Amino acid sequence: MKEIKHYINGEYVGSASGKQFDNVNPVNGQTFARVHEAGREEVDAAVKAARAALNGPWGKMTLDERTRILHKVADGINDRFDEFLEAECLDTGKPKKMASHIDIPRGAANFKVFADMIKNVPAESFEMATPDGSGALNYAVRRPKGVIGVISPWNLPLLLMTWKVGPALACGNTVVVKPSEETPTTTALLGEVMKDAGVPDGVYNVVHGFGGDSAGQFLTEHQDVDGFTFTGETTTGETIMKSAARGIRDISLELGGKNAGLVFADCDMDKAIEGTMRSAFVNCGQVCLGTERVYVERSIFDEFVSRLKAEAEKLRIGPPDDDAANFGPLVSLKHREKVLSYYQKAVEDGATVVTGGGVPDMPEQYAGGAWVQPTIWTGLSEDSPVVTDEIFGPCCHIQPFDSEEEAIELANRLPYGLASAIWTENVSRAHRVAGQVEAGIIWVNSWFLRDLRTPFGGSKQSGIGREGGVHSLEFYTEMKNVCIKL
Ligand code: TXE
Repeated sequence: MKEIKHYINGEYVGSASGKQFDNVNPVNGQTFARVHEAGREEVDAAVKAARAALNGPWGKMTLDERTRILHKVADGINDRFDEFLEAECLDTGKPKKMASHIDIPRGAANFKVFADMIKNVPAESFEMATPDGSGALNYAVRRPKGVIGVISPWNLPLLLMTWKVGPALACGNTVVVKPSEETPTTTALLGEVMKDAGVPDGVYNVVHGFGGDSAGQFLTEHQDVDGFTFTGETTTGETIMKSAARGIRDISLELGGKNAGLVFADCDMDKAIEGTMRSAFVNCGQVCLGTERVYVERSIFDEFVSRLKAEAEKLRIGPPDDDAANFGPLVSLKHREKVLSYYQKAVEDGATVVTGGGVPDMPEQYAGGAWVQPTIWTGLSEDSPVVTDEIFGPCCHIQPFDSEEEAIELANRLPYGLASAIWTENVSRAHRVAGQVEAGIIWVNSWFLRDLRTPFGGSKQSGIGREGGVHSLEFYTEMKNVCIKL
């Protein structure tokens, strides 16, 4: 069986403890690889390698040399596109059609985007008067933050990991990456691409394992890491924040959400249905920006519900290779347990199940997979956990509202504030509501339309910090002011 090893200081290495865990294909529940689990020893070796590379070849490279290498990394991923695609789909079960349009190309692009951006960012300077009349000149310079711990999730494994590693390396940092235990393969494979592209050993390191009492915890507790960037659950974010507090290390956190879609009677119904379909069901609902709470103005409520139901029932469930399928399994049987517990809770709390609510009948060879039906509910109280908790599955609850004020209040009532989608053709309303909804990212008449130069991140309990464009520099660099007395 295939073994997935750590990538430390430019070499693939196993764990000294010999500990390994299964990598399971969510399409059929079968183990297809064994993954080495890092102990403190491997994490320490990875951090030491990252420190040495920072103080050595990587730190000494010119910006031009560094960014040229990062372009080669992007090209290297694209050259091995099919391998990355295969690996990502084995780990996640997602349709190849989707991963070949989103996960892999965007995962590669992250290296080019940030390499190009970093070359074009100006620094500030201020001339000041001094009492002796000779004056002074202040200018700011940016320096790499140091060794960055990257802890990444399983829903868009390559894309979300490179979204962090791309800017980190472009800014001159070195990294130790701990990918999700569910999806280690593309992060491991990237080591080969880094090597071929000429990235010096120790710049990109990967350690595998779980969170608590495993590689994740060991990494965040390691005192020679200068900052942590994390995407995942809010409670995990809290734990990482506590670890990072020791030694005053910086954090960038992209956490959970329970995003609201607000559909006004003056919307273009076709657009609203198409966008809500994607935001609720793409990637089997496992997108942090997805919409799990849909609020629809009462006069169009019935029409909206019946049209969304009709579209959801057209989704084609199937394995990655099925070109006609646009809906794969959840990432794991464990995650399916969580999602199904909410499906059950919805019924207990008195929901009307508009569609779905269970497990689809699958052919024999896929019966052991993590399949669930796309699901829509109405009729729940706003206090039901189904409406307040992030489920992270292919499901949404639809609730009517009667006024703009009520819609805004409903959108803002939870402690999360990641994303929101507003559907209206009234331009004044669009601006008015966008200004009042408490979320880091607002879409009007669209969803998941991403310009990588724009700030990305959540407010309230959905995160700390913004990444994307120049905003990534805030986290991945230290700014230093030099004051010259003239
Ligand atoms: O997340 P975790 P899980 C949400 C979603 C999902 C839930 C649980 O609701 O159902 O989180 O998923 C590492 N120290 N999101 O369990 O635990 C872990 O190994 C250091 C939303 O996968 O947050 C993995 O690499 N690291 C999300 C990463 O953290 C720790 C995407 C994420 O795992 C750790 C994924 C610890 N103590 C899940 N504990 C989004 N916002 O996109 C765990 N990890």
